[in-house]
Formats: sequence, structure tokens, C-alpha cells
Amino acid sequence: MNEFLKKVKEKQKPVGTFFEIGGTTAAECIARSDFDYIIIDNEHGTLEPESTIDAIRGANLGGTIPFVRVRSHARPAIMKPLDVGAKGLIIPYVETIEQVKDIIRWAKFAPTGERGFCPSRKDGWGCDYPMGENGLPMNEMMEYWNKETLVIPQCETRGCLEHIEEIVAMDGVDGIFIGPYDLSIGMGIGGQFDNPEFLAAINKVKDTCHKAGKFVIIFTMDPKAAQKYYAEGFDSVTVGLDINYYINACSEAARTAKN
Ligand code: 3PY
Ligand code: MG
Repeated sequence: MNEFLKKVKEKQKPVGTFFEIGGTTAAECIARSDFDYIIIDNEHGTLEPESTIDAIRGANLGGTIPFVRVRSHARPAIMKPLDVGAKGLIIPYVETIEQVKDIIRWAKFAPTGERGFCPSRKDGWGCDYPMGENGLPMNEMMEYWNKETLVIPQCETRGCLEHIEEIVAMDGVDGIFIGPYDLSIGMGIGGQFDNPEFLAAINKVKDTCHKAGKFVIIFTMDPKAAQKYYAEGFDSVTVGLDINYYINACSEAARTAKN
């Protein structure tokens, strides 16, 4: 079973952070911390396919779960992170059911979707899950990967919020990631995370996910807010960006030295 899904099912409160700094060493270091997963950010971050594979290697070495936030909904942007070993995709700015159908098409193998197959890093270039006479039949391998790699659209537009029941019900959508900044901007109440309208929206997303047997992740910059989200029943919280932890720790050390 996908390691993140296992932690969700066991109510372990998996906590993650965005990986923006880049580099195998930085990924390996953050993977040694208590974060259960990192989201290698190809949307707001600067990472490209080649730097993404390096970050995934670092995450694997340090022992954390590598997710990738993709840069677009196009086939190469969806397929490549999965081929190089991402265990799940966070898909930003989903607005329509049609978009989600396309994302599933590229991210999941048949019969759920139409993901293309080639031995690649995900399966040790065919060494980990050999095909053929002594290996797994192709259909079993596709079924394995469909379960192992998660498709997690972001709910951060009015469109996604309005269609949340249909989106969450889709076979191939494993869970939802709430992007509070963009969602609140889309609702015309940017940054008002205590606004009753915003709270009603995120609770609706959470309840809809749970009714459909899917998980829900929410982002916050504030670790204290994460405690509240777990208490309210969110399955996972992504807290902040690695880059801020780095800046803050450096500043704190310098300030302490001077005082
Ligand atoms: C948002 O809050 O819009 C996000 O996408 C979190 O990164
Ligand atoms: Mg966003």
C-alpha cells in the first residue's frame, strides 16, 4: 500500500512541507527530519524534471515520501514525475471536471486511465518488477502502480469547489489538497482564513472527501493551525516551505550569537 495512504488510514497525522530549495543533499536532509512527506514544487518552485529526479533520490535516501506538485495538466508534466518515482501528484488550479478526467487519463494506467508504460526509475528500469515469464503480468503491474501513486487535485478555485462532489467521486482521484491562499482569493476573501464563508467551504470539502472514502490535505504556514486542523478531522496538513525554515534557523542562530 502507498506509504502515505497507510499513515492516513492508521490516523498517524502525516505532516509534510513544500520542497523549494532544490538539490539532492537538501532533500536528503529534510527527509531525515520528522516530516512524513515532501512536496517537490514544480508549480511555484523552480524545479525542473532533472532537478525533480534529484530531489526524489534525496527523499528516498533520507527516508521520506516524495510527492510532486506538477507545473501543468499536460501529459508530460503529469507522467514524468511518476516515472521518476513520485508517490503522488498534487495538481494545482483544477477548475473543471474535464480537466480532472484528463489528469486521470495521464496519471493512471488502464482501465482507469491511459498512462503510457516504459520501464523507468519507478520500477528500477524493470529490475524491481520484472515483466515476462517470471515477472508480473502487465495488468497486475498496472494495477499495482494505480494504487501506489496518488492523484491529488488541489481545491483552490471556485470551479473546483462548485464541482467538488463530482470530482471527489471520480475513480482515479485519491484525495484532495486544499490550497487556502488561492481558494480564498477565488472566493473574493483572499487570506481571510477565519471568514465563516471560507470555513464553510473547507469543511464542505473535508466532509465530501470523507463521505466518498477519500482523504483531504490542507496547507498552512502555521504549525499551530495544523494542530487545529487535525483536531477537526483533516487527514494531513502540509506546513510551510523548507525555504522559510532555513531562513528562520539561520537568522535565529545569527541573532543568538550577537545577543
Ligand atoms: C494555496 O494555498 O493556494 C496553495 O496552493 C498552497 O501552496
Ligand atoms: Mg495555490
